[in-house]
Amino acid sequence: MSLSAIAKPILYSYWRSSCSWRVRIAMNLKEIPYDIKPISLIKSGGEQHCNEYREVNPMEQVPALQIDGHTLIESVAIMHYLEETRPQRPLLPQDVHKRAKVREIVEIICSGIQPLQNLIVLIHVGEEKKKEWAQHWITRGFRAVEKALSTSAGKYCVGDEISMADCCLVPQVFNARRFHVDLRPYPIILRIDRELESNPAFRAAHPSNQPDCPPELPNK
Ligand SMILES: N[C@@H](CCC(=O)N[C@@H](CS)C(=O)NCC(=O)O)C(=O)O
Repeated sequence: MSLSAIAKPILYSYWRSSCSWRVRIAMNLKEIPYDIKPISLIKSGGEQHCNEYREVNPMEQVPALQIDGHTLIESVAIMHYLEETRPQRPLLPQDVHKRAKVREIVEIICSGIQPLQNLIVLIHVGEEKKKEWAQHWITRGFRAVEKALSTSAGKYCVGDEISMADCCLVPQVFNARRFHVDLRPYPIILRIDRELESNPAFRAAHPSNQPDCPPELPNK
């Protein structure tokens, strides 16, 4: 086995990136030790755009994960890789219908919400309109997530076991709050977010607990 295959995984991450946060939660839940390599999405116009990082992730986004001698990109694909190679503490239910529900919620958030309020899109939309834009798409998506949860949720998004859907939901709620989305119409989303707030894997993955979180931030 090559040295790179047994090296500690390296996660290219930005403290406030919801996509990096999904992977941090999954790694923590599965108790996989890893090092963080911070990529600032704002310093010098964004380190994600520099030549060196483009070699790691040609999409010029975080996260990227170096693991088992491979470099992986795309947070959902990474979570599936972790699930398949490290089945301890499963992030997908055994039941096929429940699995479909997990994937459905993951898809709504990761395809239907986050990409529309991502930094590069908001820059394109412009400073003046960006808050309203982000609120519109998050609200639209959360309506669908809340509806899905009305039949799937137990203690967590799907039943009583934490799944990939929870790894995606919590960071998206943080984004919603950042853009001052009114969350009162989504009581199930709020309940699950509160439930997971104190979970150690989720706490350790929180932006305020990241090495690149600016020290002047409140609650740091
Ligand atoms: N589909 C990708 C999306 C990654 C993504 O959008 N990352 C954001 C941070 S959450 C980013 O790096 N944005 C940089 C930019 O927009 O320039 C994934 O799930 O990993």
